[in-house]
Amino acid sequence: MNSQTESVVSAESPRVALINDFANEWLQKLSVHSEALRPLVDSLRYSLANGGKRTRPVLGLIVGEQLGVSPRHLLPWVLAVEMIHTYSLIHDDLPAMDNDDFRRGKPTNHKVFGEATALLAGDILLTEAFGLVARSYCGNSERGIHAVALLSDAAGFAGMCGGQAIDLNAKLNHHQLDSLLDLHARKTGCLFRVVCEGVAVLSGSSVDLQNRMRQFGASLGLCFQLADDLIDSTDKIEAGSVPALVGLAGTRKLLESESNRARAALKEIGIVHGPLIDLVGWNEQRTF
Ligand code: GRG
Repeated sequence: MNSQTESVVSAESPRVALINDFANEWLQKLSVHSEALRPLVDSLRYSLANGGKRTRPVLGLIVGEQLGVSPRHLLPWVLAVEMIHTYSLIHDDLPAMDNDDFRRGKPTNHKVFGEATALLAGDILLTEAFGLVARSYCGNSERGIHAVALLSDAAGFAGMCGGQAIDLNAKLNHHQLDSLLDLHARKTGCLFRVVCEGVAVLSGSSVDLQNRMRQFGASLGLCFQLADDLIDSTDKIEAGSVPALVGLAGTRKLLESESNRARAALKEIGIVHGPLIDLVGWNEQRTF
């Protein structure tokens, strides 16, 4: 990884700092008018402020740079996507789902704040994400409503939640690569897809460019999941994962070909170098 690629997602990246500051601003605006709300706000802060890699919002800001849109204009949108991502992790870690004790090297939200508060923190992040988008982009209501609808599709039945349902019900039963990749496209790919497409919509791009950004985002989302599967297989190959189906070498090959598809999608819109290309390369090589 060269230093340019590293800087795309490193904690010191100015984009990550912008996202973190905006997330903190959002948290600070929560009105704690009763001490009874304190655990909930602490729980929200615990998962949103001490975020992970911020891959989805960084991706959105970079797409914006390529389309000539300022980060200021896009911060509410990319934070909304990150809020939905954060809610999905909090809920996914609950005993009723994956029942995980640790995330990002720390106890999971429900381990610290209890299940009821963790559930509510997730509910709030999901609900407020839509409010944030609606209020931030009502100046151009057509674009704003379009973005809200896209976000709903990406997070809901046809997207992340549907993917999670398929995953829960089909656990250890992924015999076909196509259906496993479809699950990943829903569960992981949809948020990558929507952050890119939404930026194109909110910046007033042509329908053609919106579609191309959608295609690029979907492709990068799949690449992200394949890289994640490889990282998770470092010690042991998890049943039901892509490496369990096609092996480590097969998964690396899939990651390489999907990364090339993502680059090809960018080439079609004239992007052959720069931070979006760097991001594809970073994901292909990442180890965390
Ligand atoms: C509970 C509705 C609902 C959905 C859960 C996101 C998800 C769906 C489950 C989490 C488990 C998982 C491994 C999902 C695949 C997506 C993924 C790779 C999540 C981790 O994303 P990162 O690496 O996390 O961007 P950080 O910590 O960096 O934010």
